[in-house]
Amino acid sequence: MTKLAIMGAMEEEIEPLLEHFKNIKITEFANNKYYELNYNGLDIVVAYSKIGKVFASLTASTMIEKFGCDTLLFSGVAGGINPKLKIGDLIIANKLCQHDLDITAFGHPHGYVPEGSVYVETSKELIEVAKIVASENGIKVIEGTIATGDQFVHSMERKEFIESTFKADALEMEGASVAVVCDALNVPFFVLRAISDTADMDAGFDFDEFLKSSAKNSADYLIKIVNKLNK
Ligand code: OS5
Repeated sequence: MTKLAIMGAMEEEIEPLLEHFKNIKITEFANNKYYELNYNGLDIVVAYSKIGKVFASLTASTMIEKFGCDTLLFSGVAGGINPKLKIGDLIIANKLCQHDLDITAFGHPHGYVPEGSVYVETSKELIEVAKIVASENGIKVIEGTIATGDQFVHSMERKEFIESTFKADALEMEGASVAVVCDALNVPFFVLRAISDTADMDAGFDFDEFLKSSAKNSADYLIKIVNKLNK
């Protein structure tokens, strides 16, 4: 790895990461800020994309094509689907899909476009490192499927559709678009999230209550993974 991209969607998701770094150079590009730094000899670019698949794709592409990042790690929060996931718990995606991508009218399955695939897999090597870090530090993390769409999900009906259609364990609004970009550009990546709500009728309240603490859970674990990658 020569340059690492670390992404979140919201400022709250990268704030607890930036606290670990000094001598940060800020570059503005395409209405966004990119934080460039060196951490124990490793070049890193950090950014939050803003919410949703379009901004996330733009940021991931920019980090890879303009800033030259060759590995990408996403850290943030998610709505939980798998009942094993409680607020604050960690999930690392082994694959991601777009739950709102729908050309079923032409006989395709939900989430599929011709010349694409329903699921994009994350880097097995990065997942392995993350699992080693978890076991060394007594951190509980589950590996699973994350579904992405341009919707803040706050109803049982939508949540159950996503659960039954994609067998997803958690949902959010950016991961799968980052996955599509990284896959197309041959950049190894993973998506790590901590649960902020359970995508039900209380999701809006829970999200406001737990965004900060869950974003920190994800960031604290991510920093440990970066330390391991840099050994
Ligand atoms: O980035 C979005 C996806 N994130 C993961 C997530 C999620 N996704 C879908 N459904 C759920 N139930 C989810 N739970 C966690 C989180 C984030 C959700 S959208 C949050 C929007 C919050 C907000 N909007 N306006 N403000 C806050 C105030 C504001 C105003 C001006 C400038 C900045 C903030």
